Amino acid sequence: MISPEKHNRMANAIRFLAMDAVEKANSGHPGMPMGTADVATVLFSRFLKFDPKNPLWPDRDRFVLSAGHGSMLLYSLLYLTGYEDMTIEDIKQFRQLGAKTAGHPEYGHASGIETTTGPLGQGIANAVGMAIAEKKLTNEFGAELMDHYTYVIAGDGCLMEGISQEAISLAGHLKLNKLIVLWDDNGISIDGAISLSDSTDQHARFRASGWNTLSVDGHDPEAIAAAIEEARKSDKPTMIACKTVIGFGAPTKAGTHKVHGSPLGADEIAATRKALGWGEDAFTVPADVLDAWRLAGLRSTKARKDWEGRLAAADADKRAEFTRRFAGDLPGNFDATIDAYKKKLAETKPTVATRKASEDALEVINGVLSETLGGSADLTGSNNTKTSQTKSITPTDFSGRYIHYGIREHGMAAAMNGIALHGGLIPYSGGFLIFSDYCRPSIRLAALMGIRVIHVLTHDSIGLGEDGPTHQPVEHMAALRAIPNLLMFRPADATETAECWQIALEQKHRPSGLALTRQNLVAARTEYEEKNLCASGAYELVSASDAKVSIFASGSEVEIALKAQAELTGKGIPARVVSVPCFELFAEQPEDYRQAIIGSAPVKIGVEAGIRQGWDSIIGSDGIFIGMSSFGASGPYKELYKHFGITAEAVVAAAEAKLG
Ligand SMILES: Cc1ncc(C[n+]2csc(CCOP(=O)(O)OP(=O)(O)O)c2C)c(N)n1
Repeated sequence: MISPEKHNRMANAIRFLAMDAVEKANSGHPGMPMGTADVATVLFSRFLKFDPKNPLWPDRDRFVLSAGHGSMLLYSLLYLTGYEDMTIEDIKQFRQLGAKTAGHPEYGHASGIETTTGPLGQGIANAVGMAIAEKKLTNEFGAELMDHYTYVIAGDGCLMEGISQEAISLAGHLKLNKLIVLWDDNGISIDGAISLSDSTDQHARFRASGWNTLSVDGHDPEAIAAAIEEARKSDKPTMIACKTVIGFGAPTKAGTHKVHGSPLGADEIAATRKALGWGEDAFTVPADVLDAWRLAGLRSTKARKDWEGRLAAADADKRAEFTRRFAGDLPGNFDATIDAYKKKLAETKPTVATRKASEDALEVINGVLSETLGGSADLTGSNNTKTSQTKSITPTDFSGRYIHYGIREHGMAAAMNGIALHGGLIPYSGGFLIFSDYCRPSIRLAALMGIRVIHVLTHDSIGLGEDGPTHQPVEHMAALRAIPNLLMFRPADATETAECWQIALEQKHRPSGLALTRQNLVAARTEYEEKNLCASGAYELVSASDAKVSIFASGSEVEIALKAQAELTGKGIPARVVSVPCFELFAEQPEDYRQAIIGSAPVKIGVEAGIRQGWDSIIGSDGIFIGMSSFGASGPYKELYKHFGITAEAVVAAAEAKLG
């Protein structure tokens, strides 16, 4: 039992660490940690199941600070509860270059940072994914190995962002009752009072989305505790509105936007020390308070040991599977399975759309990988992401392996990040490439965090035809290639599709996207090759000695390149074809390989039904690019290719014109 006095001192330790760190850095957000210190103290000292000495314990509760600007709240909690890699020196280095204590919490910088937050709304949506993962793994491995809560502290900003609606309606639908959101209801954002820009009844909104809601005084520890207690018993996800005062304790600035994102200043800090009865120097936590916090950090040691006992006592196969899945390793027979499948493809040489080729590859993959968790944003039949193994998950039955995310691309991509961060599962999803714009912020965060999520992005060009320019990606490959640490694949046939899937699944530390066609493509690869040729990013598909023309193409345009090559050869012009399924992997190859693939033919032509941006790195600024320079149009796809001049004839004509 923590006395009210002890509670206050524990909460004040957070407040002063936040104030002092922001003051020293001369930048940051003190108001939010000061306001939510009581809520966080109750959560971390009485409820959260976690072990700072074993931060990756798979069955720990997940805590997400969705309001990432309040990062000092999290750093203070990690230091106070005894995470070894968060020292007082790290706190003093807040916001300095190279410090773990970055401006916003960054996944991987220190233990206990469960996700990168800062872009408002992402954290709450990640937490939905974590709660999905928990419920799925409980179903699969039993409550003895997986049985934890996911807690979120979210601010007004998180709830105002559109992504939060996608997240909460998905969570409500799936009845994620172990998801508990503590809303920092302080009525303040940067511009001033929330009433300047919003008058939503958040309770009505959450309830309409299938949530349980509660209200508490966010500075009353017993009320907070009672609400969390109640939330944990709910059969729905719960939002607890915690009425708080931003910058609690600061005599002149509390309750105003002035304390949101600027240092308080020496005078106000001194006055706050007086007001809260805190006599310590900056960055000094009194021994009794630190002891109380360290004890809070030890609370779950027994639970963790009991859990380890249950894992050790589990059936050997189950234990091995659980351990492998949380290590993120693929099963030993994975490569051999892909290899056998590639042999089959070399025999059958199917003419098939790559979205269908992806489905066929997934049928093989999902047969050997129990950890894949598929889904689509309501385009299952178009994305071809559902296979015979992936029964649909329903609110009452999580034995399936497929999530109907609904028309919620952004919520889906953010939930996938949460699923990947949770561990034990590899999420892949489906959507149209054009709507990668709708989930780009979450894809970017996956890349920044370095996590394995895989986006199946179909209908990847004007090749989708009649749906027209609103649905035809033009700049999307270039835009996605611009995101660092994201692998974008555009395979040319069934074999390349299988290879790209293999590479994507092997990436433990980066996300991937597969841009796939709606239209059928003939097989570009007709011979079996043991080596994964796509792994080099670009490789020679057809060689020619003394080539005068090199044609580089990706995806559906490889077929055009092959036709053009044959025509050029027929005219006595030696030409070669390079397939370019992945720019990023090609850029990573040794310089001699890159030079050999780019070659020395006097004419270099790039063919892709998208914009030129990025292609100059392969064809040079004097290269010829045959692709799109405008939006597309509605019509049958073969006519569109002619209309926009993306044809073998155009390639041949351009080569001849350049050769003179
Ligand atoms: C997507 C996004 N848009 C804008 C911002 C910039 N921003 C950071 S905090 C903030 C205000 C948030 O208000 P609230 O959630 O009420 O936080 P509090 O003022 O209570 O700390 C804004 C607009 C952001 N971080 N993310």
